[in-house]
Amino acid sequence: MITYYSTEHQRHHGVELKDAAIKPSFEKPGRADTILAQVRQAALGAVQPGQAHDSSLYVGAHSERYVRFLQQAWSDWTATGQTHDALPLIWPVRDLRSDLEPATIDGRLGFYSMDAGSPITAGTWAAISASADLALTGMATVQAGAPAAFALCRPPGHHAGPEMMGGYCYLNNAAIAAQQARRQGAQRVVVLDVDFHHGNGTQSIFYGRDDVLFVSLHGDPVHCYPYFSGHADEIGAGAGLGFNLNLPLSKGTAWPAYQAALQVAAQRVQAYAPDVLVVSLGVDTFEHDPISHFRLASADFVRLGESLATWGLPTLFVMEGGYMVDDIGRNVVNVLQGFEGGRAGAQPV
Ligand code: 6XA
Ligand code: ZN
Repeated sequence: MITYYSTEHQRHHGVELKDAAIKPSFEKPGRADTILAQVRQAALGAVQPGQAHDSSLYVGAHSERYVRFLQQAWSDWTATGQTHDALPLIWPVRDLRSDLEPATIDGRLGFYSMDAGSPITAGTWAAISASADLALTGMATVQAGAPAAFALCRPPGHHAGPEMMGGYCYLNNAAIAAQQARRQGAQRVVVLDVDFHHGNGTQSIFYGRDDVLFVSLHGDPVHCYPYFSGHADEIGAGAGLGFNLNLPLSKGTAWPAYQAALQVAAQRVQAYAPDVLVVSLGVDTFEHDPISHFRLASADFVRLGESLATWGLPTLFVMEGGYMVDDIGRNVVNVLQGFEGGRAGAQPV
């Protein structure tokens, strides 16, 4: 399986507010480099750079004005004389107005975000556009006939909505790839999200559509970030009614319950008969992840990959979360190797 990787991600290294202090973000460059090292050590396959794409290809998953905001945010911020990371501090919640884009960068940061977890830094645009380009390049490879590809995206993307950054995410790499698959002729696309956290952004992007089915296994939002999205009764709207499947799982979920939920996902996907599968691959479901609460062991990630292989679909893996930096590489590669091993016995869905 080809891995697509870009060094541009190293230009994005920001801060987050944790325990009443500004600290280096859990979402740090070492994550991607650890995964890359493991991909190489395991000889998973070639590692190639992504191809640059025009930012107009990010529109569809996102609005044009949001992409423009991201592209210009750092220069708008430094134009005000500030040189530290830009973080939002006010949001248009409930009865505040959210129909008017503020004229100042301070206002726009809040307007286009859901939390203070996505700092804008000098290198953010370079990193996030390169990350989205990896997903687009991987999708092109899969649509050209490769059984699978791995886009080693960093920053991640699944919390980013049509007009919203948050949870370390800016551009929704998986959604951008799914949208591109539709542009290139796929009739039906599935995005399966196995990150510990609900992919609220991906859900939101495709909520009203039946051409992209979103299926997510995640920590129950009653207890887990992002709290305000990911419940089982979110099933899509309008044309998208019935094309959004959330499978929230309780804290401490281990492989047996996880596997059962994966079976439910498989049945829904089989009924949908998609042309291509995008996997939002987070490994923060790991038992030792520092910010999550599932109990998957490293060996379970092989089983996850094997299970996905039985779906028999052209598959693009897009990297999302996972923060136990020492183990993250092994767990990701376990999924990918499990997938490759499992393909031998694959039955088309
Ligand atoms: C709050 C936790 C953000 C979770 C990010 C993540 N700072 N999403 O892993 O998948
Ligand atoms: Zn996550």
